[in-house]
Amino acid sequence: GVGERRAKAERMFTLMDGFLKNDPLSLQKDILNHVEYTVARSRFSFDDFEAYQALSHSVRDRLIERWHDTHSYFKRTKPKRLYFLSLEFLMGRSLSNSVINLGIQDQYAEALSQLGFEFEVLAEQEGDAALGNGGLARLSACQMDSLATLDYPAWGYGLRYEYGLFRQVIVDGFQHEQPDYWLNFGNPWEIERIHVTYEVKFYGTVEEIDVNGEKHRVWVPGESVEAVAYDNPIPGYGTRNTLNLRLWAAKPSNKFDLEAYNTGDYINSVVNRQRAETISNVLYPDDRNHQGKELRLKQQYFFVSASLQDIIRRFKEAHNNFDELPDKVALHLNDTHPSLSIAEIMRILVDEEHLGWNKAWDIACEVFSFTTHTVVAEGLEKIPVDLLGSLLPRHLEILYQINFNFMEELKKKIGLDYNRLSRMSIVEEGAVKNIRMANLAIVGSHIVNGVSKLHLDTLKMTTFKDFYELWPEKFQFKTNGVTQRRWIVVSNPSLCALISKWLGTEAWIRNADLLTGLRDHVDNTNFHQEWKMVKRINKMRLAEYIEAMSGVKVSLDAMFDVQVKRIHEYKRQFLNILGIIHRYDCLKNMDKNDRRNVVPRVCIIGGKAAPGYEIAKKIIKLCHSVAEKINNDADIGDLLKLVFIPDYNVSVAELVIPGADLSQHLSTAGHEASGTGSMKFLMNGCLLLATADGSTVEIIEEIGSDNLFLFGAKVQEVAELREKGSTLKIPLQFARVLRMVRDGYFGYKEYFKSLCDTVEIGKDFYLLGSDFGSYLEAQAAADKAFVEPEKWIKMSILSVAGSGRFSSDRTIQEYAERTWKIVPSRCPL
Ligand code: H2P
Repeated sequence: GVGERRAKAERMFTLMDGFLKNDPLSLQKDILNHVEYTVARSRFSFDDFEAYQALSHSVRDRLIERWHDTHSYFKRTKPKRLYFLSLEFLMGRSLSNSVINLGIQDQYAEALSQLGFEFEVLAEQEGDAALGNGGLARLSACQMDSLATLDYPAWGYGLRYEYGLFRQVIVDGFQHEQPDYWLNFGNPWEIERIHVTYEVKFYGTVEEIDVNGEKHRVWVPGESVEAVAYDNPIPGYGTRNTLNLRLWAAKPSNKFDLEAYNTGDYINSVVNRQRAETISNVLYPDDRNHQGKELRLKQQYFFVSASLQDIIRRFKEAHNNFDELPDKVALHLNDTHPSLSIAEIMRILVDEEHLGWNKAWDIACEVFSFTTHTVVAEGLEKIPVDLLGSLLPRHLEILYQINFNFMEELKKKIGLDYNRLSRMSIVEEGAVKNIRMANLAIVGSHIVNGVSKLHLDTLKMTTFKDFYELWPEKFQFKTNGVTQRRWIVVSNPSLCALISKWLGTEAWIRNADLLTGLRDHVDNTNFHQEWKMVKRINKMRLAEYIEAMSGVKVSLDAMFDVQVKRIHEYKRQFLNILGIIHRYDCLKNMDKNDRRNVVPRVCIIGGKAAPGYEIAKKIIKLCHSVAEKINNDADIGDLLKLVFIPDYNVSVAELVIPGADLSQHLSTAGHEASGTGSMKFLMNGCLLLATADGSTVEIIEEIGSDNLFLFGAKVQEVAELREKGSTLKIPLQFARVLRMVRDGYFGYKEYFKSLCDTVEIGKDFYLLGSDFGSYLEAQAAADKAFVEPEKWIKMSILSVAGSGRFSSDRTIQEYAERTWKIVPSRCPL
């Protein structure tokens, strides 16, 4: 009865000792208790890894407290919620980020040091959660941090891959891929919810049934697996709000296979069931082009189905009418990967909830929004109709119906322009019939976003031109951003302290616009001295890492010049390497006296190539071959070094970015949708050498073209240059360095041939040859600026001062106000 429940609640309340305490002594007790009772080691004897585990559990306890409070607050106040659907999240490490966001970093450091441990050393024990490929996935992680910090009522949904992005191992200069079984050592940051499970169904047939005298088509699935939730708390900074990132893992289901058991083949049926788990096993490397892979499609639907069941259940617990759905729920499609959600929600609303088609469709269009991260049409996802029809027969019918209605509506607007109709159709006709996922996402969403201004302009003029002309009001851009909590506060503590000192406040950690205040001190020589020291400290860290990893000793006086990102032809790491060869060649041909004026460089390249991407792998090998030649040339000494940093990931980035003087962003104009690496370097006072591509255009607006080194063809020139083909003017130096590679100067002559072919006159799609001249000029300008330390430091300060606009807080606020229509909901203390 009520009385009994109240008595129980009162008892609980008195038993509760208030919130966990954060003074060093309480933290020590907690850590030791976790050593003893969670890790099950003796508190008198445990190593660094065990200390890390215990420490993480004590941090996690604090996260859980806030997590509970936040979610009961949301439950009570029922704000409109955002559900961020993404198949990739690159979270990296959680420990430092968590204690900083919780605001108890100093207390933990003190607590540990009294126990004889160093926080930083324990933090190094943590492995990366690498559940994503590159920019898109790290963006999702930054955006979760901003959603939590800005108090937005949001949830993230993703997949709990057991194998994250492969580990890159370099053998003899070649990339090898090794599985990243990241859960081997446990993952203290997740909470397994064995009770939050949903059945996800596949295959089967569609049957017609009678509901109150009406014919209804329903899906009779043939197979099912169970989705189990793993919750990962995402703490905001300077707020109690702690959001949830719910990742799904596949487990065998107990339903559907009774028959197999009854046939008596027990062992085989158990073994068969294990196949269910493979659905969430492995992350597909490279974020595009998995066309025709059944497992990939299964992953997508598994993700969509589990997430939507969870979302609809939560909605129904609080509201009783689907008319309210658009006022209470925003569903965001992070790229096309989760866009089957549109068909799934129609199936739920029409087949299960028995809403009329039109009403359901209006609701769907209002709840969904979509962001695309790609530029070119070839990069867009397609799913073969045959595959979809066999795995999800009812969804295929729904997709056909959506497309039929869309085509009819379109005909009314544009008439019988069959070319345009066929371009816009969700179903692509041809030898293989496909579902175009981007077209589906555009048709089913009320807002379509690009990730930079230039990106949206490009989409409007090319890839999505037809759609833009039909629905101009649907198209928006939200320039990407990165979180200053991770990319300055966590990864560059010295810079963080310096900024707070000179701004006289830490408020910039929640409001990055305040960084403009640094402009007031841009001429102050004391500030310059301290700025220089900070860079030096970070270069030292990086130099130590480079030596430990590659044996190459580098000089701290050299310019640290970095290009780190996925290896891709359009990102033009090859251009960088050819530039390095040119530099080496010049040095070799230079008078010894002239060498004294040369700025020493440490060139650093890092990034993974998709396992099946041959040319990208050759670029990695070339980098190693060139490095071997240069680094072993005693005559060159410290004037030039080249190092490849293997297995680039979030935690490596945290080390590399603060230590860079110069960073390179070389994509052929019009190919990088946004770029987010550049923003992290900008925040760390590293100067950019870049093309006017993606978000760099906006960086220029913010810091002025004098404060970075620009080069290369502009977007509007690219098409014309390509047309010129073999009549294009290519600088002699380009032909010369390319010849060196072709002639086997760096060995592996045969192997590098096909790589060289990609940039031969007439075939040079990414325009390395025609951009080479201006690339070298920009490099020379960087050298010139570097020998004027005053000037360099000012440029560096102005870079950080202008980086506020590239905080993911700004991005998220724009999404919240213009797309999702959600408002902050701050959990009280
Ligand atoms: C991608 C785009 C970038 C963009 C990022 C996030 C797919 O990441 O190419 O231009 O900034 O998404 O929107 P990347 O190539 O860095 O892996």
